[in-house]
Amino acid sequence: MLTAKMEKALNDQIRVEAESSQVYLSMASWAEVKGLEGISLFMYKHSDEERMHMLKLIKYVNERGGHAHISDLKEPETDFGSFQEMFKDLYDHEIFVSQSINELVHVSLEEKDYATHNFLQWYVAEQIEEEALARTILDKISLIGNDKGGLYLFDRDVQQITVESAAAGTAE
Ligand code: OFO
Repeated sequence: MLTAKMEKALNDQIRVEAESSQVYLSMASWAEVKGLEGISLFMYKHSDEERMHMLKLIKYVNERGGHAHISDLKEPETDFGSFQEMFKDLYDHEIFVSQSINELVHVSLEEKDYATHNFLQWYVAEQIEEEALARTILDKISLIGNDKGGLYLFDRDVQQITVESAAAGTAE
């Protein structure tokens, strides 16, 4: 059984993951309209992953005798300026999500809820990978600079930069 404080903290994270999904969906749509097809597909995929993170939390809360709340969400930005700025936003967003997960882990220890602490380790590992992925992409972007050919190749190849390859340090 979850304590009220733990349940509330998990519900807050459900909202964070849902809002992340919306943020990446908005980025996907922006990139699609700009003709950045590869970046757009990458963002659509990332949006789906965030939805999966949300669903995993919903199932967990309900399985533990709590009630996962589906709430309204903050409207994401719709204009990202440039694809470089958009990926910087993505990186900043993942840092924010990592902090949010850390807070959640902290609550689980305060509440002596070791089952939830154990469950949350998946999210801790996931955030390490997501931050690594975002950093890999930012490094590539800074190499490209304003080179149009570089952007063309980046847009073509970005889908291959997966969370796994970035974490393993094998992303090209
Ligand atoms: Fe849910 O990991 Fe990104 O935000």
